[in-house]
Amino acid sequence: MGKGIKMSINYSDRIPNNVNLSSDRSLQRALEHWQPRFLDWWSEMGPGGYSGSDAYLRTAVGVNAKDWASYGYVKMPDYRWGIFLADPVENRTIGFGDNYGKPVWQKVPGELRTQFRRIIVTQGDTEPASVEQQRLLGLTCPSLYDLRNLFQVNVEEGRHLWAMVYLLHAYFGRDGREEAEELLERHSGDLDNPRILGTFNQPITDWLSFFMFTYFTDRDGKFQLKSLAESAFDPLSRTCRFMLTEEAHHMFVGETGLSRVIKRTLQVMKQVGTDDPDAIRAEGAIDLQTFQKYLNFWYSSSLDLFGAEESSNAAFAFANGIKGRSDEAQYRDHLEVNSLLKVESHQGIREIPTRNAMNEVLRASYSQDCSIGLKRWNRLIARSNIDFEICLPSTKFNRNIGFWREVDTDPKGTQVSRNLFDKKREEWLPSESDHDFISNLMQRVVEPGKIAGWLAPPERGIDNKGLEYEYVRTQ
Ligand code: BYC
Ligand code: FE
Ligand code: FE
Repeated sequence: MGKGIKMSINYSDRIPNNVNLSSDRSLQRALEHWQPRFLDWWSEMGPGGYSGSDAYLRTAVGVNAKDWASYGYVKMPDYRWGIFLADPVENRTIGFGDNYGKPVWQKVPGELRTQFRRIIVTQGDTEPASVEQQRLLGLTCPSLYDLRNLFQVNVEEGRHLWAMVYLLHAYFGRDGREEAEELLERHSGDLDNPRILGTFNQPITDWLSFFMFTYFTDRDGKFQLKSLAESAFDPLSRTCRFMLTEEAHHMFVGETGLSRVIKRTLQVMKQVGTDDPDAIRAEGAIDLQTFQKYLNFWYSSSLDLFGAEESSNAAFAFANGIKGRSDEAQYRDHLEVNSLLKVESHQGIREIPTRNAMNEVLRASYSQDCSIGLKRWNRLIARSNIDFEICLPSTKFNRNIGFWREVDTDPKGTQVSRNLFDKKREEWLPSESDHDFISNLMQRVVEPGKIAGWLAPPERGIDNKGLEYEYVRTQ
């Protein structure tokens, strides 16, 4: 990284920002026009049931890793959503593709407008989608600590929407303003006007799904943001770099949430002295088989978010400096002009130009990152002398995008007939009765220090506060 130029955040403006917004009156006016629409959307589609409650949330006060967070009570509708870009890197050059080594761009080249806009809109669309998906979770929170974490994730996803809307308004003129409106008009699961990507139209109505989503789907966010942070369009890169600092907490919520579920299950298994799922369920804990099925669902759905293994969109984006690979610097060849990559397809191994296989390259990095948490969970299980291993299913399993949508496989990736898949579906993916069981477990716990019976307490609180702390003042 080059030497940074420090950009301080201005909180006296109506829209907090570190982009010197007040120097561009028409941009400021346009965003101030969008702001009340965002707030209307938040009150209609955002977290339900707690708009008058004080939540102990962190707000960005700077954009550097060590000093950016300030904690305090805030009512969510009063949260200071703003526009924060990471500090610019001086003399930054393009790190991949046909323009490798040239200076990065402060504006969008005219001939790439459509593709940049499409990718920014797609990224932006996921952020409010996730808030909509999680809208009712607060009503069944397992503790105030968890409720506070949910709200932290929600307000930050709201801010991520602001990040993309800023780019649309500042760099895409009238088209960008129209897209910004539409980001508030599509809704998760809406039959007529759904969100763009599949996973973001799936309901998240229970906390097991929420933890799976923040573990697996927010991690797609991590990898997409990392590859956009490589972009030659510098404002996009800077905005994604700051978003990544927020993303880390979302995945922490997922990983620790799932660890706590497993911990509790192991306690109960020891207590009842059997691994019979019904006996574990009878004690109000989640059997590992059900955990595995939820994992199979959210992992396979999130794999689809990387797009097709072979994609001319991806090749175009790489060639033109729009979207690189995560941690592009770790690769030896940043051009990949004539290189080929072997990719497994339903018709055997195919050699694909690397540029066209970029979605698969990113998916492979993602997949590896996903496995880290599983190692930790499996250590917990092994230490309890339980004979069970949580596995990531094969990347071929239950796919709806790319080569593998054509075939049915079991979770190990062995091809099976549609008939067998349908027969086994309830062993491999959550069934209606699994959903019913999990839904019934979800009971609201809002007494400070208390925690629902289906998960262990967290190891520590937030911001050095204890577990008894009143993280949300419900009334
Ligand atoms: N569902 O050429 P292909 C996050 C479409 S998560 C439905 O392979 P490409 C977050 C595709 O749009 C990160 N449709 O596509 C997490 C294309 O349609 P058109 C989100 C899909 O462009 C949690 C067609 O299929 N960010 O931030 O190479 C909480 C052909 O596909 C899906 C981004 O995604 C799907 N799963 O790759 C909150 C980054 N997959 O154009 C937030 C921006 C593909 O033919 N987006 N299609 O009509 C991109 O980079 C790319 O658009 C994609 C797709 C990687 C998503
Ligand atoms: Fe996000
Ligand atoms: Fe996130």
